[in-house]
Amino acid sequence: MLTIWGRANSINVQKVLCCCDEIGVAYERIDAGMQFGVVNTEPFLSLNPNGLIPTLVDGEMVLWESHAIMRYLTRRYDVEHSITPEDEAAIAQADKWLDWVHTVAWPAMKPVFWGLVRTPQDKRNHAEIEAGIAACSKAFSLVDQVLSHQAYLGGDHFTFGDIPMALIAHRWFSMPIENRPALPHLKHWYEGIVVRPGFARHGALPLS
Ligand SMILES: N[C@@H](CCC(=O)N[C@@H](CS)C(=O)NCC(=O)O)C(=O)O
Repeated sequence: MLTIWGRANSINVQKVLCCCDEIGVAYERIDAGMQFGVVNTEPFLSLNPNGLIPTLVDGEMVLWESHAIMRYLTRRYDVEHSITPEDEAAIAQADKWLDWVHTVAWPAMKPVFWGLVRTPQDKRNHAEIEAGIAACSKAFSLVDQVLSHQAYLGGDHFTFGDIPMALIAHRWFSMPIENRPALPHLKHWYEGIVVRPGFARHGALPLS
């Protein structure tokens, strides 16, 4: 049985949990991070010297970085190719979205999410939030354009490459944002993913 360290409201933990559910891998999850602490204790730091979640323990193997964990889980456990294409080129098309989320989509979303969800109203940096909304609008328009001519980010089928962006889309559509661009293809894609059992269980939670 795998052990996944990390609180359930962390987007990076949710990526891993959704991945496990889609593949059908059994795991236990242990709360860590924010109000649960743990991440700065010596035993945890010996697993992950960054003091961050998620951290995966699979027997003798310890792994951190959410996308590295997703790649490991799909390679090692998705023997039925539930969310991992069989063809290397198709895997690469799905995989590129993980890098794009880390380098483009999440940097745009982070100040908006932290500003509107995790910061008290009187302490919000409105300029930073507005800049984040503008960056999200630009980045998500690209996704909308891609989804105007294919059903999923990697192509015709749902893959692991859809999970991180769908978790960001959940934040985007759940927050009270005015003047958002119409992104009909993104919305349609998100509505198809939010009802998947794994995503409904781990990803479609109230924001906190
Ligand atoms: N690049 C890392 C980022 C990990 C990260 O920043 N995790 C956050 C939660 S999403 C964390 O551990 N924050 C400290 C805490 O929760 O106490 C990954 O993708 O796993």
